[in-house]
Amino acid sequence: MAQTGVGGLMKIGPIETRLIQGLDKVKSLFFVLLDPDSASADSIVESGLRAVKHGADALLLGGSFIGNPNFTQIAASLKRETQTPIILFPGGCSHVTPGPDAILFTTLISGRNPQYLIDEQVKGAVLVRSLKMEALPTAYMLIESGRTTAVEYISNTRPIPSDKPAIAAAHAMAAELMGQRWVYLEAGSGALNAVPVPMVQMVRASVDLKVIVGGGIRTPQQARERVEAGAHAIVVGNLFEANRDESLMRDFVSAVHG
Ligand code: 1GP
Repeated sequence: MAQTGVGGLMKIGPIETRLIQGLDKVKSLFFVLLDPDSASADSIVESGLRAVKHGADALLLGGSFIGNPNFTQIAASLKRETQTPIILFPGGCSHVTPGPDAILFTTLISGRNPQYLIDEQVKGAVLVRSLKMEALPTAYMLIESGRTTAVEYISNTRPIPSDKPAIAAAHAMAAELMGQRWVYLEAGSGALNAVPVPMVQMVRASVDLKVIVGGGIRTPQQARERVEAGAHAIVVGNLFEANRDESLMRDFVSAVHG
């Protein structure tokens, strides 16, 4: 049995502890998402190491499909080269692979599709345990962002309307009551519009979960506004696939770390 703590409850593992303790030193954490399908394995590893060099607090590894046969190798290379946490961010149970330090063990609570609420999780749980991979229990909420995103289409779920922060907050409350520790407000990769600031504020004010915000964040200013609204972590992916400008990466890190 992995990760058992006081009273037999699932304890907070070393990666989650490190992230939470990191919040004593910086205003918010900066996570860079690496999509294994976005480029060659070497180039993805290089992007990850560049992010680490400029101060990323964790690298998320995942995507909707994962058609890259070198996926496991990417995770292993990153792990060899850096002490920064590599966290698997899977699109489904078939993406669970050895190598990453931890997994965002998500449930798509904004949707009503049992496959992503519980089915993928049941199918992936045994492997996560066998690999002794640390799990961060994460309520994943898809927020409407201006056009259909890959996650909306693939998951066959409806996002939460972006102008209804109270609905997002109610979902976060339910997640907290069900024992989740993190909530991920997701506009979708490459979203037209990022998660609205008032929604981040309301979710943060409604629960004690750690709040991750990602999708469609393209400027340090947008990141900063969401940090000020209470986000504990900001995720950026797409932007750094297209733009390798190191000063932009540095500006994001300072905007998020505060
Ligand atoms: C997607 O939230 C992440 O799951 C990051 O989104 O690629 O749009 O930065 P972007």
